Amino acid sequence: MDIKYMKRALELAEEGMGKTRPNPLVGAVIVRDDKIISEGFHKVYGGDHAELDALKKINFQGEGTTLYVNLEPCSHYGKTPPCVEAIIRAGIKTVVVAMTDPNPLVAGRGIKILQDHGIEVIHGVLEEEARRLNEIFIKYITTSKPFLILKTAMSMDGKIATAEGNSKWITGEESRYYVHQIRNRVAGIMVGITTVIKDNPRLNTRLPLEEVSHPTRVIVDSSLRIPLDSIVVETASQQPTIIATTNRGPKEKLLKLKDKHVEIIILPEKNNRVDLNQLMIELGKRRIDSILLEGGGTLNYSALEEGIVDKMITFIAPKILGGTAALTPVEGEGKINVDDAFMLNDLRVGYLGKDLLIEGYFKGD
Ligand code: AOF
Ligand code: ZN
Repeated sequence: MDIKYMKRALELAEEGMGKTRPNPLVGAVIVRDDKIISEGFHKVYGGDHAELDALKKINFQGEGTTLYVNLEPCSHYGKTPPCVEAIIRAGIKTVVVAMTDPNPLVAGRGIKILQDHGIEVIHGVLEEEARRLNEIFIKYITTSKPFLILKTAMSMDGKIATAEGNSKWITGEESRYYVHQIRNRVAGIMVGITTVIKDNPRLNTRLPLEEVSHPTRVIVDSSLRIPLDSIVVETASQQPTIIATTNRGPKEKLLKLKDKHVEIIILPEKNNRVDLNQLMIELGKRRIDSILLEGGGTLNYSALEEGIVDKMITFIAPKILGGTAALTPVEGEGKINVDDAFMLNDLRVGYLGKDLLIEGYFKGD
């Protein structure tokens, strides 16, 4: 029973995907005599919390009911008063939560207050699913740095393009659609300057929906080599665009880019490159809670080496390209010993059309 209603709460929570940033995805279900009498979810950043959304619909008449919510109810005064107060006032008898709130302002206090008021709290139902759903929130609220997803797409023999540099298209339509769904949900999309010079990408979200969200573009370009006529620069007034550079870049070019509405972040150098950890701190300050990293290989390796990658998504197309000079998803200096490899955990495997999709997690920093 608990699992069934928590599943529903998680389903509701998902409806807020991409709109609650950097706040969590939360769904709530109120049950009386094994029947759902109200449902709610967190719809938009700064709006009613899920619990309140559900309680309002029954005029806070929750005598003897059970509330299912995928995140511990909050105990702090933020944009809204604490949800625990509303729950107590409504007379709810039992609260079932999937996970405690990692927000240091709450972190168990919500559950404690409910228990102190004689409310039974059941904790840990579908916790793994709940943690996965709010993986971005968990990282950002505890570190103030974005959750970084490294995405790669390659042929069965591990190439991201032919030796001539052609890459359209290695993976199928379904895989590419999936990537745009991710772009629609994350706050930022990051690439290295070589990718901009080679592919002149748009780095926007292309989905057949009425409303899409375009992530903030982040281009790592330590010596400001970006062409002023590249698509990302030309469209910077329509989609936020950040160039992460060092003070090696020519001043006049910097001013020209600013004129074109590009934001420039000047960062310290690390091994002759932009210090990626500092970049994550700066992006976190700008409320960027999540980033899709789409390479290329040099930046991917640096990101792994710096320990800023949280999750990796790899598409493998059932095609063989060959070619000694054909590039692979991760280049850079590479490891000397196999024992030093970056290790993925919690692997999940699936299909998208004819492509294989593998997802896994790094332990992080
Ligand atoms: C949400 N939605 O449904 C729940 C949240 O910025 P505030 O004042 O809205 O508070 C945000 C915090 O409230 C958030 O970090 C989390 O700890 C807690 N619960 N937040 O945005 C919700 N239940
Ligand atoms: Zn709340």
